[in-house]
Amino acid sequence: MVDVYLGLGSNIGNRAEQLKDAIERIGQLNDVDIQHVSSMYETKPVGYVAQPDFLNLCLHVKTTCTPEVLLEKCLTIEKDLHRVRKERWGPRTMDIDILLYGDKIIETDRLTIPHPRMTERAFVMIPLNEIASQVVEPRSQKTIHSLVQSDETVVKYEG
Ligand code: PH2
Ligand code: MG
Ligand code: MG
Repeated sequence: MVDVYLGLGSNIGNRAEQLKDAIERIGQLNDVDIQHVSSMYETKPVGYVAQPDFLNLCLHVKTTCTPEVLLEKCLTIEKDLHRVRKERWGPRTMDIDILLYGDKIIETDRLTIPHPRMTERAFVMIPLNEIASQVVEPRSQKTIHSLVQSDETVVKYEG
């Protein structure tokens, strides 16, 4: 079993319900066991800013799936939750990103793990720090705790 961290985000539709639905679907996957779920955070859009605020959270799972198989399963759940891909970084009902896959560094056409921009993104690092503070990010060889920076645009979401 490999320890994997996933980042989930939603900024259209009923964001909280969609996140709960995605967590449930991930939990129902064969070969994937959920270990920890972070709090939800309401976050300002990063990159393309003219879009609604996101809800983001992170998951710790254990899996026997390869990264490619896990990616396929995540993309299927995104589609099942009515994700339509238009512009890169645009609004979405559900985004499921593989952040960390054990301590592996993976560069293929379809996958870059660790997620290439995760350490700069408070909407990833703040929820991730809740469930993975002592985990080492393999490119920098630093703990998540030492990489996280506070950011007032990332606020715990109480529902
Ligand atoms: N995802 C993006 C681009 N920008 N901003 C926030 N706050 N949360 C996201 O999940 C997000 C984003 C591309 O995946
Ligand atoms: Mg993403
Ligand atoms: Mg994605």
